[in-house]
Amino acid sequence: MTDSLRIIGRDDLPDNKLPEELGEKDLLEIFRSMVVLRVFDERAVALQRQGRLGTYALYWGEEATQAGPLYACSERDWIFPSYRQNAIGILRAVPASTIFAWWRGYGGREGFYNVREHRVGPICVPIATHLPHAVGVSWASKLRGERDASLVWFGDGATSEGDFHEAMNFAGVFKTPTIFFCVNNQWAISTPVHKQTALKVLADKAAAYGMPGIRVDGFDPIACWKATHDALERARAGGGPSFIEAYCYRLGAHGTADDPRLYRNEAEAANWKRLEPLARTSAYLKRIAVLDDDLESELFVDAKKSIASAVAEMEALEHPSLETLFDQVYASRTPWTFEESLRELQSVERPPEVKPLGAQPGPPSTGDADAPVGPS
Ligand SMILES: Cc1ncc(C[n+]2csc(CCOP(=O)(O)OP(=O)(O)O)c2C)c(N)n1
Ligand SMILES: [Mg+2]
Repeated sequence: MTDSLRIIGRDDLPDNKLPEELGEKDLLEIFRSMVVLRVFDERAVALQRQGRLGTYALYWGEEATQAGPLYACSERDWIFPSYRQNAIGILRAVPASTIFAWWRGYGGREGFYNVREHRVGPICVPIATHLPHAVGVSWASKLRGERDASLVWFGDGATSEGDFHEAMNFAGVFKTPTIFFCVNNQWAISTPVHKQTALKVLADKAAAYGMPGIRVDGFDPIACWKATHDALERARAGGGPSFIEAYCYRLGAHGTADDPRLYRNEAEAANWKRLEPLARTSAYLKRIAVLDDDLESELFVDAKKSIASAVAEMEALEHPSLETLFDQVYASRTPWTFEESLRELQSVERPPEVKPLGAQPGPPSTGDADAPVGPS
């Protein structure tokens, strides 16, 4: 199997038939979500460069793999992001300032959101550990006779982890309503996908667990929506899990601490960049007369405004106290080792915090809101 599901045409490939369930409003909402994600991502890179966020894992170019699948979900479905989908919660009413604060390293009450309220799992940094969680939550839903599914995002590199195989196996055997959404951006930091697995098409892994696997064009939000929509219908009808491979390319660095020029040919990345999803989707929506230049710039202006106020909110947060390091680790009282560690921490003379720029005189400083910041 090498063909990818694709709706939006590219190069000499024509557009395919639009799924009939998607009307104008839906297409615009998917596009709006991509714009919000893009603006957040660009702003986060700029803030990191200014020393106002810690390290940051950018997802520039992967917006289609996030906005499309999310739009296919109902509000009751659980979603489980990895660090690469760090801002997806914004589309589920998690304040953008909370995600910024998370990247600033604020924990506990300052930086986390209520997972149950939003049905958005914690942003998962260890590779693939959230896959069994997604399976477990969807299994619970099945046992309770509910119709809620789980969608979990992970990368090509994650398919080499034990947690991936255990989660896939369990989901296959117990027919849990789980959507495994693998973003194959062809890189796991500096490891190319051909060194990750001897398999050519990751979607073929699904067969080993008795579930369907499909490869989609990961730069096409409508293809990502369609594959997820079909998988969810199947899951809700009791058909069990599905595996979706969104084939794309990591257009930027792995994160702000990475320099891909050291291990890959950036001319290759530049070639893939022609397919980046925002410009491609915008051109498509204009082709079918759903979007025009005015509406597009309105969407960007709105997104920039809301992200700018999220930056101001984040900057207004008090720096959390040392004690939060030990908060919310145990439900019961903290063990004596924690008390001892805390006393030790308090006794160490610390240099003054590198203070965020904080409240500035005049309008909140959010960086240059109009300067495009591409992958770096
Ligand atoms: C269990 C574990 N091992 C190693 C790492 C270090 N690490 C961080 S990102 C990454 C690469 C993951 O690549 P992939 O799954 O393709 O996701 P991508 O970063 O491309 O989105 C690795 C090995 C980690 N976070 N967790
Ligand atoms: Mg990858």
